[in-house]
Amino acid sequence: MEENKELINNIITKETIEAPIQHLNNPVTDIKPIVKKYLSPVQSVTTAGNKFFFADGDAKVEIRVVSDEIIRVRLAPHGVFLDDFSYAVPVVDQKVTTFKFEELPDHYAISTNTVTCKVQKDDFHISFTDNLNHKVMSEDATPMHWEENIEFGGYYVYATKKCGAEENFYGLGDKSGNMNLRGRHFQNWNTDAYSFGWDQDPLYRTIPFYVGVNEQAAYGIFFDNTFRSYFDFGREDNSKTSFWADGGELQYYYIHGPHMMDVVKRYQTLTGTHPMPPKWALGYHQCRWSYYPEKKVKEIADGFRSRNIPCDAIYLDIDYMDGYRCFTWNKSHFPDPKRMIKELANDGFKTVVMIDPGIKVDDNYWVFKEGKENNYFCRRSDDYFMEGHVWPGRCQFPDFTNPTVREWWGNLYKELVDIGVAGVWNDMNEPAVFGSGTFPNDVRHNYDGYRGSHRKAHNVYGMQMVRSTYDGLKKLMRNKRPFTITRAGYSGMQRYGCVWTGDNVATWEHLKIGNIQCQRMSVSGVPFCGTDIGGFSGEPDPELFTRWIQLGTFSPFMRAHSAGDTAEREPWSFGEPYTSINRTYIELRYRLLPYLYSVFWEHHRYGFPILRPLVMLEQENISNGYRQDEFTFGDKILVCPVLEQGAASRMVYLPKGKWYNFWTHEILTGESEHSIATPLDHMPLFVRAGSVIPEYPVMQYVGEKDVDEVLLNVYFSDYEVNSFLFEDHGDTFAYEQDIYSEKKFSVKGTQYGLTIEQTRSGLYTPNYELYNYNIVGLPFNVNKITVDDHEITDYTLDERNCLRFKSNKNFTTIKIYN
Ligand code: MIG
Repeated sequence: MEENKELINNIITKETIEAPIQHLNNPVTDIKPIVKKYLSPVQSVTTAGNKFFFADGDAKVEIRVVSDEIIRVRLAPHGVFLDDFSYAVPVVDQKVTTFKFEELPDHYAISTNTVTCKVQKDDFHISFTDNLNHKVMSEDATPMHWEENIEFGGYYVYATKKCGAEENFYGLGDKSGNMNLRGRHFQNWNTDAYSFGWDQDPLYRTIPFYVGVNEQAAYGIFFDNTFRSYFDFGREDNSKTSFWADGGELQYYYIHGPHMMDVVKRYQTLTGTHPMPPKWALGYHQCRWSYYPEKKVKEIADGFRSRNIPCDAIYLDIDYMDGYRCFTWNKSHFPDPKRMIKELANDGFKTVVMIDPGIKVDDNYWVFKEGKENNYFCRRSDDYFMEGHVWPGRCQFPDFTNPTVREWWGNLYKELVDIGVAGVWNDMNEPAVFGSGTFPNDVRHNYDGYRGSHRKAHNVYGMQMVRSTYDGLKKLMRNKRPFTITRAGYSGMQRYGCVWTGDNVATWEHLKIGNIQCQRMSVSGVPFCGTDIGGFSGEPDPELFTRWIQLGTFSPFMRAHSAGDTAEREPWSFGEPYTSINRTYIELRYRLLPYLYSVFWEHHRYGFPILRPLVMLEQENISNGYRQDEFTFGDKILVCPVLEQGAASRMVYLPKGKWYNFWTHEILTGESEHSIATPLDHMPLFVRAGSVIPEYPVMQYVGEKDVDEVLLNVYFSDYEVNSFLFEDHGDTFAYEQDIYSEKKFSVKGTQYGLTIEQTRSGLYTPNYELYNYNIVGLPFNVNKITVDDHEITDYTLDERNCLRFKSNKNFTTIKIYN
């Protein structure tokens, strides 16, 4: 206690001399003491609309009401705020119903209708309280503080919050260890992390956003700072959570819950959602480093079709280029790419090609020449060009933080688009440089006119590259939906493309890492994510590959990929029974496409994540705080991947409610654990009672055949459940003009009957006429069925005792009677 008092005294005298802080990768070499400065008592306050400014005589803090549930905090150590510009948050202010400001004896209070932000007068502690139950959701443990950065200017900036004894933490996007971040320390600095391992940090992407769940209530903090940043979740001090950065502004958004789902959805209102992908992008993708020459590519494509294994996309990795020069072709491997791409397209394959940021220094290469003439490449502080070695040899690198450069780069895709390339894959954009790892700190960037060194631009470089790719493709494809993938990124990257988790390894541990990683990306606002199925480096045994295909069936992005020095890795590479099982799961993916596509819409339109970990479904159940294997795919299908070699069974936790075993139709009751058999062809899957799961017929690729009826799997329930089906053109932006069809199904049963109601909205009409019903789990014998009061006599019970019949797709009410 005495010690604490002393600390507080120090804080309010503003200057504390402490031992030097070791900044990871930025070791402090001279041992001079570092002076940390803390906010001292509040002296004045001014208000301007939704902004409130508090000053301690020198430093200033801005508190801004962004929405009813989001409040932003900024610190200016000497009263001057930095430019209010963010790549993550294009528009700060949202709709606010009402807010008020009050001065009380010991604090100021800014309240919206849901949350109150208090600023304590004597110590400048900032806190956020839930108006309903007066619970403090987040509270400073020390005032915000900073340290001058002599070498680069600006400040190291710090925030330290109290951490509840039982509080758990989730999010931060691209981390490879356990889902719960409690007790750990992290840093964000986009890194090419070939063959990364469990808990290796940092990795490829920076998402400085976390969700805290304390006493069953959730809130979020988004620390919108692009510099190298750090998070400590009760590791250094069990009672404190801190975040800090090597530069930039101490600026964060407090995002109110109380449900984790609310927090994530609100985070997405700040940073955006993923645009609707072209429907084919939700199919199965086959990749390798590299398929070449053309003959090999064709052989792989034929391999799928001749074995009836569905596949939508085939990838060309760097070897398709001429000496790794982006936007060129190796004409001896690919003499006529346009013809090849056309032939692949005729066979239902989309071609996706890789484009890297490193441009070969070569005066006979048009891309280099254009970049050089227009001054598009990054330069060092003394004006030398930023040069480094990557695949093409000596390279220079476009400054993607310059809007003019982004526009130029976007247009470079013209020829690829003209010859029919359907998607682009941006790799190495951390940026990665051989030897040194990445650019040195002194490289300068345009930063959309706000200027900065690589310290500030590093973590957004990849995101701005894929942004330029996405925008360029969108323009060139005349408003067809582009398909883009990026390896590196920053918060908001989801607006421009999907991600794969980088260079993983063919081990069981990596299957576990990937499972958690995709869920974590999902709760961190990046919904369209997948791993290299099978593991990039190393050799998976057949069982591991099959288990990975099974998990991959439920990854939003489903792609197998492997490094060139590994054995061939297609779904048929391991022989039987593996080929057949792999085929069954890839077919399942295609059957579920209308479901997944509808889930994607719920993400795009409403901000729901695609994968939802158990803790997000039931944060109030304490034991879910550490459960991390299982997740739902959308809100209806619970996926319990098999992650152990030779596992004959696994324990499965089912959340509240009733669940159908997808394979056996057995009904199990939730809020309990069950042991489920896991023979190789069987990954435990459960469907929520009351769900309507739409299915398309299996196709070898999206659009292979016209859908002439949609199968609706209806799972009986004695409580009401709603399901959605979203359909549209599948490849245009017409949905932005409301040209889509959104159907809602409500299912409600009793011991004597089942009612299914449908409501329809939107301006699009799908081509098929019929629904084909598969009603699972009826607890009574069927005596009568009516569709909008007309009796249907043509029905059967199939061998699994499911009720089968058909009706026109435009029904309003179906009744099934005992
Ligand atoms: O230095 O393009 O993560 O997916 O196959 C390696 C070759 C460069 C790294 C990517 C990987 C890709 C590989 N690339």
